Amino acid sequence: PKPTEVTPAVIMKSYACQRRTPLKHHNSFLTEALEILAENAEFSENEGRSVAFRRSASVLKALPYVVRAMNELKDLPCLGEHSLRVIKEILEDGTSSEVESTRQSEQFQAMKALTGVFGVGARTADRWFREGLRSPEDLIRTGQKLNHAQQAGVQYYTDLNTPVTEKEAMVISDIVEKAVKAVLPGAIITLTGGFRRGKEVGHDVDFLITHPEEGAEERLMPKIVNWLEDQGLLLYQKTTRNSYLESKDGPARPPSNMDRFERCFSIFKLEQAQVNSDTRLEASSCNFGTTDGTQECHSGSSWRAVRVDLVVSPYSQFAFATLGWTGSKLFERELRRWAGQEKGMSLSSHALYDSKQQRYLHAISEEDIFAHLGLEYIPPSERNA
Ligand code: DGT
Ligand code: MG
Repeated sequence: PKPTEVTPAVIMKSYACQRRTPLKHHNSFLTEALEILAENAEFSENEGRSVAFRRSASVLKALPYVVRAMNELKDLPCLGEHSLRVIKEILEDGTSSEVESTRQSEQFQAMKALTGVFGVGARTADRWFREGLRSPEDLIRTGQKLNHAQQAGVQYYTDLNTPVTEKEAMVISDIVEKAVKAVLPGAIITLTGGFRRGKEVGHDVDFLITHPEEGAEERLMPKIVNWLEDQGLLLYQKTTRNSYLESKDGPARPPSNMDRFERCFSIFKLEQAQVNSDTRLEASSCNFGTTDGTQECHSGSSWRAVRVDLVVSPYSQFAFATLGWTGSKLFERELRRWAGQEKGMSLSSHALYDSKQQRYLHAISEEDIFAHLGLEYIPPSERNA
């Protein structure tokens, strides 16, 4: 940085995957407002509108300074008319009337409460809202028919809406490591999702599991789940074959081994004593364990419920899966958009297909994938788009 410069000259690339987006940035007062509008658009299933607000917010996250005036935004990409209007209002008045009225609205609050139930998406929540329901209590009171996931979601509502700390994620990492090693020695377990990007809290803990010997990972998930269940560590689990084959945005002709990809949505029963007593973690060299060990026992109980996602990938797809499960969601979306629009390629969590060459591109690391895509490598801690 040159000390003589008044306004930093920022070259802002237009795709989030071309930029470095740190976790902590300078414009939360703006991005949080824009993200309320994005969330509200998601509640009404208006994806285009939601992505537009998320892209605007993401550009502001990548700025190396606090935005103080509209003229500082003039050369930036992705800032649409609506986002600019909201930003202008906040810069002038301190708040945006649209954002505040959204935040206060009965519909927004009810949608937030109802989609906060594990297993409930915007469509179901909206139907319930129109039937007059506002909260998880209303679901119980009116005897709504709930599937197994939603029943668990209601039962553990408070716990599942209490952010997971790094320390809890670390204890769960140890448990998952133990489970996986017990059923398949030599397996590799990677923490993905927000915690891999350096987040201090998360809504869940995400893991990706593989084995260097291709095929050794087959039928692994049921074994892991059985081990965890035998230990009484699971409150809920549902293992699914990856729905990738039916998804719209994957390559047209995926390799034949794709249907091996398995995912387990689970709820762990995490003993609080384990979290509070694990002093070993504080001395650990990994990027966890910096918090003090004085966490309160949640609601007086000896354990709490935590959402954990497990994904098993064949070794040949591990780099793609790692990249695909590290996020952020916008970063992933932008990677796929870049691949398609700028490179004529199709990227998924399984593979990268080059339409011009009509072949799949091999990768053993995330660096390989960025290189195939003609992008500078962005480390996980700067994928917080
Ligand atoms: P959070 O809310 O603190 O858990 O934040 P993240 O970033 O960990 O978000 P999460 O756990 O919903 O998802 C982690 C990443 O995994 C996300 O950035 C994109 C990816 N992901 C999530 N769901 C799917 C899915 O169904 N298919 C694929 N391919 N990727 C997914
Ligand atoms: Mg996560």
